[in-house]
Amino acid sequence: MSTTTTTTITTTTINGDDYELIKVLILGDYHVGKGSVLRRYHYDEFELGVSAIGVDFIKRDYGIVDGKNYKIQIWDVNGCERFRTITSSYYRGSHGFLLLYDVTNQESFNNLQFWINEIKKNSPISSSSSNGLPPIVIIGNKCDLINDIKVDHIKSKQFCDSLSINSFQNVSAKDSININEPFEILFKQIIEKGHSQTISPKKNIEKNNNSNKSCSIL
Ligand SMILES: Nc1nc2c(ncn2[C@@H]2O[C@H](COP(=O)(O)OP(=O)(O)OP(=O)(O)O)[C@@H](O)[C@H]2O)c(=O)[nH]1
Ligand SMILES: [Mg+2]
Repeated sequence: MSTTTTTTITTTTINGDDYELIKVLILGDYHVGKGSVLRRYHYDEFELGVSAIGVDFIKRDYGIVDGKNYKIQIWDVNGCERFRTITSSYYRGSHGFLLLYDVTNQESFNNLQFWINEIKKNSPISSSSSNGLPPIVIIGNKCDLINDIKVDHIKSKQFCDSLSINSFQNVSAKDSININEPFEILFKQIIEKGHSQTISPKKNIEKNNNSNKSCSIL
């Protein structure tokens, strides 16, 4: 007979004040550099040929805007994307999306439309925006591989502009080019549109104390 163990993950700040949580999901085809871009952004590290598996999400402070304290969570759904099986709960829980393609891989650019359709289909905040999409920033990674670039810079820019999506055609996790800006633009868009989620650690602690069955993943 097998026994199922349920793990309760509760990451609340003891005695913490309320804060605004911004959750971002990194998407894109297999091997475009999602883990590497996140790793460069958060740890300022890069290792060529190493698939940056292991990070589920990173958490960091953003700072105070209009009197509100913001924290960031960036999720990298390792491995799922190659089967395109990201569950809708990941989309539903995200306030914005960083969508990557590889400038040396035309197919990864062509598949952006697939990812945009998935976001549109699964994100509850899609309809609240004029372009019918939640905050998205598109990144063309691996621009350091100058001799292997396949994706036309102008066409990719036109594609993103036509959807009113901010984009960076020249990004490199390897050479640390244009890494911070896409993240910053996305966070600003999420804050401006008021899509963040208010977290009340004190209330959660009370709730958890009152019931062993409660589960919060913050
Ligand atoms: N030259 C170059 N290689 C890169 C860059 N970013 C990532 N890579 C390499 O591309 C490969 C894939 O990088 P990952 O960060 O694992 O890509 P991923 O999208 O997370 O991959 P999966 O999770 O397996 O889909 C690795 O060999 C990286 O070293 C870059 O900016 N320049
Ligand atoms: Mg990865």
